[in-house]
Amino acid sequence: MKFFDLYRKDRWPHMFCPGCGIGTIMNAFYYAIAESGLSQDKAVFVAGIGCSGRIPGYIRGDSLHTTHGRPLSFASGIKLADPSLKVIVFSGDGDLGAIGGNHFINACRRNIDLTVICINNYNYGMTGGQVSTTTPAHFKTSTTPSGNKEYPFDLSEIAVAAGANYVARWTTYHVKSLIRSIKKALLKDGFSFVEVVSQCPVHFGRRNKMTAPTRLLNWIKENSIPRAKIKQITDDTLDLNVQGKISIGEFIERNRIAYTKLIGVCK
Ligand SMILES: Cc1ncc(C[n+]2csc(CCOP(=O)(O)OP(=O)(O)O)c2C)c(N)n1
Repeated sequence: MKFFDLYRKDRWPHMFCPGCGIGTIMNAFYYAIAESGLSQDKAVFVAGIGCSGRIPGYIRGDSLHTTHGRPLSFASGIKLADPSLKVIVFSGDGDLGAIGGNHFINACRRNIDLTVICINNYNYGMTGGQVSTTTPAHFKTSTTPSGNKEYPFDLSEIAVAAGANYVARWTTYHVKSLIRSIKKALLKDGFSFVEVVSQCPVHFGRRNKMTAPTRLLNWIKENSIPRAKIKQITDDTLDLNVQGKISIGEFIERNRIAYTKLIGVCK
């Protein structure tokens, strides 16, 4: 698959807001899939609803824009119908962690052969910046104007606990590591998961005194801590989440037998 063959220029200009992190993630993805050597004819791109759900619309290839929270169900169906396909899912934190949360943990548990890229921008970007299951405590959103009073989910830790074969988290600042992890995820059997913490300046940034995209990106950079270092400081990662810290790195790489092999539809 060649880098520029993946751009679907006839769909430009795109619909993303100025400064949104999705452009960086798409670029990283184009690089990773081009380097992976996968065939364009054998790849299917699936998404749910949300800003992140629009990504497959800008990739030249077979793509599916499904319903909110359900991309993993559609993707699982595609994989089972034709196990020779590489099925890649793009999903937002709301899509994957809230309305689609049950599908997420069960897809990880089954270790079904899918690559999932989750764009975690800490809120529901498309619908006006509502609080999400990953919004850090105390941060403001359109539905928590005096600060979020709940603790966030750690999607990568959930994926590890639920059984995924490969899990990594990076941010839109850590582009080279992100490309490396997406490539690894694409080439891994079983369920692979890459979470990308991304800036949503228009909603999340604006409400948290970081309207300028660079300011929010800088905040993401300054609050990212390599996972190995966090283990040294404290095991209480919940506390770090409360303070809005982001643990980055590879969380797990293991070789549980992939679902399609386990049920015998794929050798
Ligand atoms: C069943 C259903 N419930 C709610 C909605 C409204 N809705 C559309 S996008 C969205 C949230 C998107 O947030 P997220 O998944 O985090 O993606 P983002 O837009 O931030 O990339 C919601 C609630 C919907 N389309 N369908």
